[in-house]
Amino acid sequence: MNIGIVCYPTFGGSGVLATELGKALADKGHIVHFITYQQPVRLTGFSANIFFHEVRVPAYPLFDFPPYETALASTLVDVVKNNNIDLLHVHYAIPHASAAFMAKQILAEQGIHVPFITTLHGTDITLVGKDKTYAPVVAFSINKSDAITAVSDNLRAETHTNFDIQKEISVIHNFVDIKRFSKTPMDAFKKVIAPHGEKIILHASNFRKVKRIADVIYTFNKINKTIPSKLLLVGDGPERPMAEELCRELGIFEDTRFVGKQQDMEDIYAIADLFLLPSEYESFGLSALEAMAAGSPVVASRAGGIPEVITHGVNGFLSEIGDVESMSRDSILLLSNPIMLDQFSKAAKMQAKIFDIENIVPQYEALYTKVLTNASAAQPQ
Ligand code: GMT
Repeated sequence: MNIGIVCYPTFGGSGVLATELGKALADKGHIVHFITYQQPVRLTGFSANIFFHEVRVPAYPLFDFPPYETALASTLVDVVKNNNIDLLHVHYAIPHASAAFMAKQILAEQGIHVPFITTLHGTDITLVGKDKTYAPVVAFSINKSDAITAVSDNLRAETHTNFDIQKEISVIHNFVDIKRFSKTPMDAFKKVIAPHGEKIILHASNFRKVKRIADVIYTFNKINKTIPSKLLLVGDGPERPMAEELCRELGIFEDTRFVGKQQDMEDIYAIADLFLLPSEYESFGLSALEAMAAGSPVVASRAGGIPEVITHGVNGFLSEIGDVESMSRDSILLLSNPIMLDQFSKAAKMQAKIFDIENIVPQYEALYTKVLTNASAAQPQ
């Protein structure tokens, strides 16, 4: 198949997942065209089956807000026409679904029929999308999609709660490439972070409010009082200055390391003993899954789709949102008990296998085939 993928090119979960999906599809022989405003961060290396088309948004003094959606829709028209694209798969509803709908309409006027699939990722529904400013366009363009997927049962339910969606929403969970994330820890790297064999506690995110970074730090502060440990913080975003300040206030700055945005996440996950994810909401929690694939149990909040990934008391622990007491108690329990930590680590790897790339990518391929069959049946012969 000739597939056009639209996503955010950044470190956010939706962009990461879309890029990994495109790479996996290319490995399976499909031709994949990424269409976005810059090269996706996880799109490294060369593949003969992968193409990248940049959406350019020309500056003009009249525009306080350059019209990205219009530029994207026009680029989609161009890419579909010139590359025989069979279908478009857009990740994150805003503004990708409405741009795809616009492109589809323009192309139909020219006798070219291209279906589009919208994958909902989380905040496009739960936070940004339901805002009155966007909601009518989001609901309309989701309903106009030829197929809709959500990354968890929870997100499907949230979508039905927030919008009047008349179409079936298929759940296709996030996935991880188990082979890639089963790495042996690099001793030298581990030594840099934890020179005296301290336990390494990891958090990785885009440091937005929804991630509750302060809870990561308060939890670590309590762990650190009992267990020699280091906190490794990966990523960047609006909450980072607050997080650094809080670490200084609590006197734990020396035991924390902010490493910013990182490419080689598999090397980082490999050295972690425990992953913290105390988010206000996660549609799924891709970072938790990647950590589990590398053998880290996860201490997380019982929010959104997280319980679909983590089984409490088996491969991690779940607490109510904001319950730092309980999260630190569970972390200390695990980290101070080597047998239990090892059991949880093995169970985390087992759980991650359910979401292995080899099990999930075929679900997308099956959906593509169904959409293309329906689309061709709908065309007059
Ligand atoms: O985690 C983020 O804040 C980024 C966000 C995105 O849309 O880029 O991630 C969302 O999509 C991921 C991939 O499907 C999910 O694993 C994350 O749970 C989800 N984030 C939220 O729902 C907050």
